[in-house]
Amino acid sequence: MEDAPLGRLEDLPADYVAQMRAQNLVPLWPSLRALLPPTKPQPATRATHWAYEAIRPLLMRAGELTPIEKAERRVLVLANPGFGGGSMQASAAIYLGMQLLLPGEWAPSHRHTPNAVRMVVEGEGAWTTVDGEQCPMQRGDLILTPTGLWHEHGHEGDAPVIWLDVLDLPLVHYLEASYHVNGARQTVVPGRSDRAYSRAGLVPTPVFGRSSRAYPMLRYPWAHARAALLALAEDRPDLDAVQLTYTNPETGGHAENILGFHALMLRPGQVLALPARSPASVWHVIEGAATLTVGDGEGEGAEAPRFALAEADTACAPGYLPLTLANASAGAPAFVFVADESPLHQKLGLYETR
Ligand code: GTQ
Repeated sequence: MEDAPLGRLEDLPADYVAQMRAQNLVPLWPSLRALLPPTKPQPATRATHWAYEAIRPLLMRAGELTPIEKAERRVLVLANPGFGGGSMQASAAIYLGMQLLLPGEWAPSHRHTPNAVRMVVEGEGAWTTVDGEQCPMQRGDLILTPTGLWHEHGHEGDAPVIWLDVLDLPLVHYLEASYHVNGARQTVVPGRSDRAYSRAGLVPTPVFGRSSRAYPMLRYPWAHARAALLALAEDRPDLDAVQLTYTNPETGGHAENILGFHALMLRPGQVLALPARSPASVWHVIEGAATLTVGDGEGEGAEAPRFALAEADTACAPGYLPLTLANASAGAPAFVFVADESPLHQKLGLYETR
């Protein structure tokens, strides 16, 4: 059934509107359709593509213009134009930033309420110390800095290191729960979680001593994820999507509470049609190249946006639209890192597939 037109604010006497305002009251009906749009949301999130080729020189220039002491975190934020120029978000819940650390630099220790992950894009020799664990940063590695854990970045290599930060900052900020605390340089504790949890299905079970941490695994090496994707693709030719989810190895749940992280392999020449799902998503090419089509062009009155994603490019898509991801190569696989709002939607009971 079609929605009947509702009364507008302009239909009301000006003195009545003024009296309501004075009492901190607002009529619902002029805004009802905007708050509860018919059949699907009207997201501010716009399908957007950020080419690494365009980001990199601007980030390197930030390295010349702004010393790390003046920046603490030298980051260019991937700002979705749908939220207005200068926005600090890629979607309702996702923040993306491209961070540069130059040789010898140190981004000092702090902790904050938003959860973060780093996806390493370029360079060797940097590390992130999280909760005392020094995690080496190599291309394609996923490193978690979950809520409340101390983290700092250092760099002992001889060329720039760049990584993609993914945070749930827009949501935590909206909840008025975002804050940080600065700390002293951490004492590095021996031991590495990517070694303790080096094989799926095997978790450490100490009889004495410390029980596991809330976030037991902090570094997910790309070498492991890549090998697992290749093995899965080979063993399961029937699988439509060759995809892994980064999980907490102790609980089997998502690695973090709010955003979800996945590694996806497109077989040579594969065209993967994904259903419309409620969460917004981010697509970052680790290796190879792919085309991302957002929506099917139906109902929007315009062509569906289509992005040619080169290696290290990043794109975001709003929820509730079908997506098509196509490997640009017929001869080699493509590997894509995916971040989405699915844990959040699942926990809130909002998750849908159409
Ligand atoms: O590296 O700790 O992109 O605190 C934004 C906020 C990175 C970080 C960001 C942060 C960091």
